[in-house]
Amino acid sequence: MSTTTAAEMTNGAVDSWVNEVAKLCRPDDVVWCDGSEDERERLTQAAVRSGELIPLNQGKLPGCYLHRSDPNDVARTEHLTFVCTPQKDDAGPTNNWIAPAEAYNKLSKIYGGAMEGRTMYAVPFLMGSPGSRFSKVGIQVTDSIYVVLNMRLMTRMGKVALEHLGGSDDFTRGLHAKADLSVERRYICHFPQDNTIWSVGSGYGGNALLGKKCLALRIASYLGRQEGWLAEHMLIVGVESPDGEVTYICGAFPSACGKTNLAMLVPPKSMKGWKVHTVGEDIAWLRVGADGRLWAINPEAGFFGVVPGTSSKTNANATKMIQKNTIYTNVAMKPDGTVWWEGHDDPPPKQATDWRGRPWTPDKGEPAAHPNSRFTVAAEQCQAISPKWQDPEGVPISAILFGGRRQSLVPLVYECFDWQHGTFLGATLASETTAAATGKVGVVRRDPMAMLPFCGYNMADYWGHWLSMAKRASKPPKIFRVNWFRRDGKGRFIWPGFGENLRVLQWIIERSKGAGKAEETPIGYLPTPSALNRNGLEMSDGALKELFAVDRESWRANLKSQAEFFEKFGDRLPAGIREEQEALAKRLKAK
Ligand code: GTP
Ligand code: SPV
Ligand code: MN
Repeated sequence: MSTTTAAEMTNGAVDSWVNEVAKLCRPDDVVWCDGSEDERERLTQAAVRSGELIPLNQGKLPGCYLHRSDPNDVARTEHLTFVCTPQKDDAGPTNNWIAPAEAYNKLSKIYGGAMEGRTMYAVPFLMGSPGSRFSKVGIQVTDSIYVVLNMRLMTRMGKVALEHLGGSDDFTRGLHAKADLSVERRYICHFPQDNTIWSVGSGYGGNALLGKKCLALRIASYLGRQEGWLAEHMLIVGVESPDGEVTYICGAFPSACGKTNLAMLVPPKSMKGWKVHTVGEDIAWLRVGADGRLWAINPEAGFFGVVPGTSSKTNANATKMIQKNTIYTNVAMKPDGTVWWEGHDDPPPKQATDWRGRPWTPDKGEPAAHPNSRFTVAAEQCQAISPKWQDPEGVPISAILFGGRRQSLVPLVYECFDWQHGTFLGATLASETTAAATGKVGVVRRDPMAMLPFCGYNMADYWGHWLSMAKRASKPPKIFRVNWFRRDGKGRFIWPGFGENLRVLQWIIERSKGAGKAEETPIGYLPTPSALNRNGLEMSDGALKELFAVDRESWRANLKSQAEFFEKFGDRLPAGIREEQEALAKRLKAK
C-alpha cells in the first residue's frame, strides 16, 4: 500500500485513524485530498476514464458531468440507517437501532478488504466557515471519486479543514465504502458517542456524502443537545422589503418539499422592490446569541438539489446556476450531450438516454429522469446568494416555518401562539412521502420538524431540547406552519406556489414585527381575508377560502393520530408537548 501524504496536511490523531481504517479496508493506495483545482481536474479525468462521470456538452454546459448511480441506489434508504447508541432508548422509537459493538462487528466484516484493487481517498472537510467557532471538522475516507467530487462542492474540503482542526482530535470519523453496492450489505450507522459514522454499500447522496445528513444533522443534533444548540433540516433565507430591511427566516420542510425553491425564490413581478437572499437550502445550525435571538449558519458550501420540476418558471436562480460546473445525478441525456428532466423548460426530446442509460422516447410511459435526480453545485454560483452566507456568526432569525405536503387539512399559513405551541406544531408535522427516500410516495407520515430520518437521538428528548431553547433565548423567533400543496376537488394545487410564496412570507414578516392582521382559530392565528397581499395575484375569493379553511371535524380526527404517535415515546414525552395536545383538544371542542 502506498500513501501520498503531504506532511503538513495531517495531525497524529487524523493519521492514526486513517491508518486504522486503511488496515481494515485494504486499499491499494491512500490518497489525501487537498481541495486544489489541480486535484479536481485530475479526479474528474479519472472518473471519466472509469465511467463514473460522463462529460456533457462542454460548449453548452461547461464543467458539467453526468453520473448514473446503480439503479438500486438512487435515494436515501431509511430502513438501513441506524443510530447505534449504547442504550436502545437513547436512539428512541423513530430510529433504527443496533448495539454499537454488534454494528462495528457486523460492518467490519463487510469493510474487510472491500477496497482491494481500489484507491482510498482521505477527505478532510469543514462544515461551516473557516475560523468560525461554530464550525465542525470531519474526515471522510471513501473509495468513490464521485463522492470526493461531490464533497468538494458540498463542503470546504482539504487543507482548509485541517488548518481549522490544528492539533485537535475533535473531528467526526466518517468511513465510507461502496463495497459491492448490494442492498443486502448496505448500512448507514451512526455512533454519536464516538463521533463516528460508518456507511457501506451505497454511493448515493445522503447515504454517502457523510458531511450532509450523517454529520450535519444526525451527529450534529446529538452534539447540539450536549452543547446547547440545534442542528435542523432547514433552509435559511433573507427577505428584503422595498424599504431595504432584511428579515431572516428558517424553514423546516421534509425532503423534496420545497426548501431549495423557497431559499432562492424569485419575487413575482407585482412585488416590486422585494429581494431574496439565499443563505442555505437544506441545513441550519442555530444558536442563542448574546442578544437573546436565535442565529443561524449554513454549514454547507453547496447545494444537492432535486432536479425534476426545476425550470426558469419555477426556479430561475437554480436553472441559471446549474449551467456550469455542475454534477448531474440520474437525469436524462439528449443526443447533443445536454440534459433533460420532467418539468424542464424544453418539451420532451423525441429521443434521449434515460437515467439508467437506456434509450428513451416520450411514449415510453416512464420518466426519463429519476424522480429523485439531483444537481450538485457550489453555493457561490447562486446569483441570489446572500452577502452574509458565510458570516461566521450567522444571521439572526425572526421566524421559523414548518412546511410539508398536505393535500387537505392544513391551511396555506398560520401562526403559533408561542414557542411551546410552535414546538408542539413541529412535533406533529406530517407530510406526504416523496422520492427522496426509498419506499412508497404520497403517503402521509409524521415527520417531526422534518427530522424524522435525521434526528441522532430520542425524538422525545429532542422536543425537550427544543422547549428548553426558549428558556435561553429571550427573543425566540415566531413559529409558523405553511402548506403550498393543498389541492382542490379535481386534485389540482390551489396555490400557485414558487415565487408567489413571497406573499405568505410578507405576512409572516409583518407578524414577526408585531404587525399584520390575524384572527384566532383553534389551531393558531390565520391571516384575515385582507391581510394577504393579493396585488397582481389571480385567485378567486372561493379558492382563497378553500386555502384557509379549518375543518374542525378533520382536526379532531387528527388529534387521535397525534396521540397515537406520542404514545410511542411513553414517559419520555416532555410535559410541554402533552400540555399543548390537551390545550388543542380543548380549543377544538369549544364552540
Ligand atoms: P431536499 O433536498 O430533498 O431536502 O428537498 P427540498 O425541500 O429542498 O425540496 P425542493 O425545493 O428541491 O422541491 C422539491 C420539489 O417540490 C421540486 O420538484 C419542486 O419543483 C417542488 N416545489 C417546490 N416548491 C413548490 C411550490 O411552492 N409549489 C409546488 N407545487 N411545488 C413546489
Ligand atoms: C434529502 O433527502 O433531504 C436530501 C437529499 O436533501 S440527501 O442528501 O440524499 O439526503
Ligand atoms: Mn434535505
